[in-house]
Amino acid sequence: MSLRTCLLLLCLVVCAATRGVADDGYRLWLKYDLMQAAGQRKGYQRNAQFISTKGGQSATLQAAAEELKTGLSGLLGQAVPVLADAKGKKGGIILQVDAAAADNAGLGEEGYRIYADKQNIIITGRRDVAVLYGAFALLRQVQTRQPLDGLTISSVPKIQHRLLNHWDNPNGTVERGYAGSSIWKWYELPEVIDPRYRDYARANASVGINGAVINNVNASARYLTAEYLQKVAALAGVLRPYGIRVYLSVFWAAPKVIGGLPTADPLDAKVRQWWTAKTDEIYQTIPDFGGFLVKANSEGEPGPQDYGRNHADGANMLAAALGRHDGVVMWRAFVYKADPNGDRFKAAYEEFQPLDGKFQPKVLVQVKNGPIDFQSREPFHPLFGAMPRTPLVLEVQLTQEYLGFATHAVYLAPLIKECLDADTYTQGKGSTVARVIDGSVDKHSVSGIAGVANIGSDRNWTGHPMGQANWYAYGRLAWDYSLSSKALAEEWTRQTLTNEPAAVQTIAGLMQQTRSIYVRYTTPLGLHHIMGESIHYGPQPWLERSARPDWTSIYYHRADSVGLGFDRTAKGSNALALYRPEVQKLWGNAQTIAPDYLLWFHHVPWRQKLSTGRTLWDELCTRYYTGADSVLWLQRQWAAVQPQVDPALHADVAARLQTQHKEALWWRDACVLYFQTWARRPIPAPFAPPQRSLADVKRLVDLYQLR
Ligand code: BDP
Repeated sequence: MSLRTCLLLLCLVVCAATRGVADDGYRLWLKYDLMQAAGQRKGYQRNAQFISTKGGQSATLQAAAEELKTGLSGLLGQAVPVLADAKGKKGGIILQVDAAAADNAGLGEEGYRIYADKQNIIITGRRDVAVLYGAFALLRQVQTRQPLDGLTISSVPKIQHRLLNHWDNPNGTVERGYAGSSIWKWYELPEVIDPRYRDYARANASVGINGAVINNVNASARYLTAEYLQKVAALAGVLRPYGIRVYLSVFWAAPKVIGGLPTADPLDAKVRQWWTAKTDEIYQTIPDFGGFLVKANSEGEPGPQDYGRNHADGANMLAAALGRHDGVVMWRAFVYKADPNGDRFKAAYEEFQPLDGKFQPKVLVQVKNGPIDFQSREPFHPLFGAMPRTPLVLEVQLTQEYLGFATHAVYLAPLIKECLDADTYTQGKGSTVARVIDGSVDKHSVSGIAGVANIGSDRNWTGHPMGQANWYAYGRLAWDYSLSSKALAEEWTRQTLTNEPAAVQTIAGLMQQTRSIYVRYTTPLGLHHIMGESIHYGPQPWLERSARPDWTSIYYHRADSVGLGFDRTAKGSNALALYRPEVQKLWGNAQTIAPDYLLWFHHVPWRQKLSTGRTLWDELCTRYYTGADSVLWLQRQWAAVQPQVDPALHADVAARLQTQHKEALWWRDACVLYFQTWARRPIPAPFAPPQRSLADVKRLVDLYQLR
């Protein structure tokens, strides 16, 4: 062996040893790898000599101490013992439940304060779970290399119920899941407890998520059987120390299916009794059960309307069953009846808005961010701001059903923020969606937000490694929606990928662009719902027949020889009238509306000049082409950070970016070629027409619809 080869081999061995085994992504953002710079480590070591708890020894406080111990010893390369008594000791971290101090500081139930006194760092809160959140916040400081000296942080969550909604089924499949199977192993529970449940709880607690609806909204009645409640209780037992309550989606017809009753009419006395007894049974099994999530009379699910009752009758019946128990009903507003002459945009509003004021206090109505269905960009749902007497939960989708599954990198914080920051004007300027759902606009004391989970049994939890950032950012925004998406991208990157400043900037910078890039090569200018039928994968703008008209693409894009887009002004469906006048003004005029929303509200002639200076057709093509090209930019940015990122993780993302580019070209070619059949205009310079024909792309994409 030559000297060169020897040196090369030695170098490889040393690299592997310092890096450890390839990073499979399992540890998410809780990596706790050794801080490489010894000098930097020293600064932290002084403040992390020991951990001690004051004010009780609950499982939650123990979890907090344990996490700090694991985290700090890993990061700092020193033993950090947990001491029973730290009297007179200096240079440690004290976990302290202190209700009086928390009340004085206005921390509420879950808020925490971290501060340095002369000797130690104190993490305090009213309840042990608040201290746990503080412990994770301290670890975040270290993981993102923020100083501990002179530290003072106070943080209080803005929203009370911060939930994940799992669309997981009893057989282990996940509806719209792209990261493997369900993480819940129903056939093994309650006897076998997968260690993964605890890691799931840790990850959630680290970002402040405090509830999990563990089963699909298209629910199975099975979860309400005595046998399954034992399984759910076992899960709840693992999640409890981490401040996470368990909730169930319920199948409306359960009293018939498992209760043996002839009806599920919410006004029927026996049905009411059944739900009351079932709810009591649940609370006996799971004393801190969070409540119910209901999808009723939606997409074929049963509901109170089957008996001539309305959503309020159904929701109020469940609220009555909850009675004195500390739980809530989250009733979903995702409803749209098949109506060939209607506009699906208006359906939920028309059914729910008249019910405002009719719901019992324990009921919250859960509304998707937009009026159609988790598209890559939607105007905010018109129900926000239109139901002042009902607390509304905002539902966003983290699993990328309409955003490229687990092959497209799409960082969702900008999308979520766009909705949260949108102004409903319901109580004048500043009545943002965020302030509607946190209860401050309409003075509600209960509030909630839900993210449809993107989590599965894949070793890295989310399929696409970058999907982890969506789980992370969602939790952080649920806690504090004023955080910026850029800051969250940086935080996540530092904890998950690298702390090298230039690389952090590059990665956070590319993440920030991903969502708008995705919009450009799939549904620019406000196009929506033109994806593949039923599996929602790839483009199918030509889809003109389906089981329902509002499951086709032509229903939404309305392309014809004149132009493109859905006229929702007074000349069209008039869905715009569901918004306050200020919003109507913003979107009502095709000349002045932001181009990003144009085709949501206007049918625009192909040759019409837009505010961008191009005609509609030219602008459309420009966005499709530059959007698809931008994936190459993403690839270059990602390649540039290769030396700073774990090789396995880097290679995984790089490979997915290749798939993303291939599919971006499908979208581009499918859409420009299809819309060209209506526009009858050439692809504008400098872009070259696609090399394949419309028939070619159709064949390719339609293949995916085959069983
Ligand atoms: C749609 C999904 C469907 C869900 C539904 C819902 O395609 O699988 O069941 O939303 O939210 O987007 O209920």
